[in-house]
Amino acid sequence: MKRIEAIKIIADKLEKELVVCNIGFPSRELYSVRDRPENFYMLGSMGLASSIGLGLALSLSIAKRVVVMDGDGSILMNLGSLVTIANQSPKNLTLIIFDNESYGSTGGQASYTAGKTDLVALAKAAGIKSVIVVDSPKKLSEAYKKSEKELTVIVAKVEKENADVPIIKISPEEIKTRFLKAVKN
Ligand SMILES: Cc1ncc(C[n+]2csc(CCOP(=O)(O)OP(=O)(O)O)c2C)c(N)n1
Repeated sequence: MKRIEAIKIIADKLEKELVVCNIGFPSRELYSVRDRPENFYMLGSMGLASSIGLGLALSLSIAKRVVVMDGDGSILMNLGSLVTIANQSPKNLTLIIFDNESYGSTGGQASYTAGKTDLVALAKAAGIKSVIVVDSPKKLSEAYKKSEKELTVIVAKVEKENADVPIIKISPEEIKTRFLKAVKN
């Protein structure tokens, strides 16, 4: 499964959910498949999409669902986030980690999920009960459906390839302003 296919599967299902998307190509791919004010393209802070998503999910309680689209390299950079997510356990949070076993946005250097590190085991060891690994569009759709009921981490195995998509045309300020407006609505 290509990452952009996986992103499209989720994007097609979105209604009012807030999305925090990882830096680099994942954000560009989401922007190109379905731009919406509820998407926060996190353009600078690698590793922090899951932490931003957790904060949002906690502050909004169960009023709105939050979907984080993260990368394996970014989650490996901020493993403490998994521990905090597990212990806070907001029901309205779905964390999807697109695992391409590499730093795809900066040249495809191998990450440690290509080595000895098992993201599913890490998430479970952090205390997250619902951790689902998927490697096909059908399994991703099923996992996403299940994730509506409880805090879930979905590890979606994807190919290394980045899609040929343009850069995001809206400014960081506009991304933030329209997102905050969407949060308040
Ligand atoms: C603190 C920090 N270190 C490094 C970078 C450069 N950088 C931007 S995206 C990226 C790769 C992200 O890899 P991953 O999270 O696995 O996502 P992928 O692009 O593979 O989907 C890197 C190294 C950065 N923006 N910030």
